[in-house]
Amino acid sequence: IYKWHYSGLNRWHGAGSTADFQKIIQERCDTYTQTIRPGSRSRNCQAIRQAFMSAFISKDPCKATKEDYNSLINLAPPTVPCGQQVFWSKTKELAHEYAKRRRLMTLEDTLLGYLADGLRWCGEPGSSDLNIWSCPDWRKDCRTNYVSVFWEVLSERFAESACNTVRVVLNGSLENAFDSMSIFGRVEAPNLRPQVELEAWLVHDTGKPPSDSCSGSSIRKLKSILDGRNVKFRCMDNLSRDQFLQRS
Ligand code: N1C
Repeated sequence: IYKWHYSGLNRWHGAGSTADFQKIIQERCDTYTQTIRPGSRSRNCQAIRQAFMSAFISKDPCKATKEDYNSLINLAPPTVPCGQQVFWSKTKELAHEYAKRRRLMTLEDTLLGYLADGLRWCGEPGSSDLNIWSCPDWRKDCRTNYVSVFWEVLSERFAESACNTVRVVLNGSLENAFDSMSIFGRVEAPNLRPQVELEAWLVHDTGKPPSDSCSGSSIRKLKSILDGRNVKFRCMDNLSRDQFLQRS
């Protein structure tokens, strides 16, 4: 029992790979390229699925590197037209609703973000299958797991490609609307290019008072990261969800 538990497919503390991962990737890719963005450069979904699988299949699930995803990202870089980007942290659903209404784009509106959204995946050395029983948990097993590294490298490329004015939707109902350990805080904000302008929107739950504001310490921290990179910053606070969606 001991040996099976610690060396077997069940040894990680996170949930296993999403069932039918390959099939979902292929179907989402077909939908995206044919229906959601038919105008976009035609892309080979079979090649994209294969590059995704090769990135992690048969590998140690705790030894993911950014380079593992190079071929995949080169097939479909997460770039969007100038001035259309929306970043978010702890406001996923709201940011997507906002982007949809304004015809702006989150990372999940790019092909690779769309393919991977909500999925889990990991492999196992010596096996050509996904591990459907367990995958490494970020805290309990390792940070360098394939899902975390995927979002980090994709988010980094997404942020690097930003130009003109971009926006971030932050959760004003948290004590620290800006979390320097989040992907937005660790990866996206520090990779914006000089001369980009970031507009932060602090949005709180309708019917409750906000818990953080543009003058709070977490936003001052964000401002200092951006100042160091010559990124311009504007901040809007005290907006309820409804006000934000209607008037922003
Ligand atoms: O850590 P976060 O948010 O600050 O990351 C959000 C930030 C966004 O601006 C996106 O561009 O980073 C990008 N991003 C995703 O698009 C994404 N989709 C799904 C980052 N993470 C993403 N996920 C998963 O949600 C991923 O597993 C990651 O760890 C969480 C992010 O949650 P968060 O703390 O709300």
